[in-house]
This record gives sequence, C-alpha cells and structure tokens, in this order.
Amino acid sequence: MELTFVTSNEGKFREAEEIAARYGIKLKWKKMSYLEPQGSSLEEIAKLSAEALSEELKEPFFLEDSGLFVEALKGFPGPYSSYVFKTIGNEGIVKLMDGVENRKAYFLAVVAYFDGEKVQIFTGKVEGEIATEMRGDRGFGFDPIFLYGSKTFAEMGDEKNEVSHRRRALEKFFSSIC
Ligand code: ITT
Repeated sequence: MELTFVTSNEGKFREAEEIAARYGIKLKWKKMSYLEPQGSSLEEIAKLSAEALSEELKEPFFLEDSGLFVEALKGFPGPYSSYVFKTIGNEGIVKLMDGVENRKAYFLAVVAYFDGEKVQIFTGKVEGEIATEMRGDRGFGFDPIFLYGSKTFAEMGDEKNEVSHRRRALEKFFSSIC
C-alpha cells in the first residue's frame, strides 16, 4: 500500500517512512509547504490545513502537525513551534527556561488524513523535560533540548522512533487503515 505524506520537513518524513515500513506501507513524499490557518489547537490547525489542501490535491494524503508544549511557559510554543524554532530556536528556549525549576514538557503530533472524502485526526504525545543545554547531533528541530529520561532525543538517534509522539500518532493511523 502507498500513502502520500505532505511535509516540507525531511526529518519528519524519514521518521514516518521507517514507521510506515513496519506496516508494509510505502510512503511517497510530497515535499511542499502548505498554509497553516490560525487555530487554538494543533488538532484544529491540522484539520483545517488538510481540508484546505484537499481542495487542491483531490487525491488521498496525510499531513502531520507537531508542537512542543512547555509546562512552565503555559504550553508555549505549542501551535507556534515552527515560528519559534525559526526565530529564537533551541538557544532561545533554553534561555527562557534559565533558572526555572519545573522543566516538564511534551511533544504532540497530530496526523490529519484525507481519505478522499473526509479528514480524520490521530494524535500522539510523549512527555519529557527541557534540558539545561543542547545535547546530541541526531534528529532535528527541538530534539537537542528534549530530554526523554537521561538522554535528549538528539542523543537517542533511532531509539527516538520507538517512543516519539510521531510514532504514537502514526501507529494509531496506520493500524486503523491496515
Ligand atoms: P511541515 O509543517 O511542512 O510538515 P514543519 O517543520 O513546519 O514541517 P511542524 O509545524 O509540524 O513542521 O513543526 C513545528 C516545529 O516543531 C518545527 O520547527 C519542527 O522542527 C519541530 N518539531 C516537529 N517534530 C519534532 C520532533 O520530532 N523533534 C523535534 N522537533 C520537532
């Protein structure tokens, strides 16, 4: 079975490709950016984005919107993760968290699947902590500052794909269609 994943982010595609292979699914990468409407939650943004894109693509596809939610920052950057990563980046988050004791954070992934008729949503979450410094050189995005146990996602390499928010959302999605 083949499925089209719409994303501009190669790191996301590579991780999804490996998870899909375990279900016998081959992923096709449609490398493009799409308009992300403003919304109060990632779920809403992912659903609205997929609905808008379905008008253009017509064929079945899925996209995935992710975000990092830091408890002490009241869920920031959350839906603004992409913008925050491009602007203040990992160093900016580490600075914002300087001296903050509560380091709890989670990643949320929302998969929005357009099956040719309607959009379905699948979510996955992984809890961890914000590191006090960047560590590791694998992965992408916020991986160097996201601690899962004693290692950051960027130090875990392939092990990240066993426990990540993306893995959890995609497993729900793939098992619903296989
Ligand atoms: P597309 O929307 O084109 O898929 P994007 O990079 O804009 O790609 P998101 O909006 O979903 O993807 O991601 C928001 C930000 O969170 C972005 O800066 C990502 O690099 C980062 N991010 C997403 N998943 C991540 C992960 O597994 N590990 C670390 N950072 C991640």
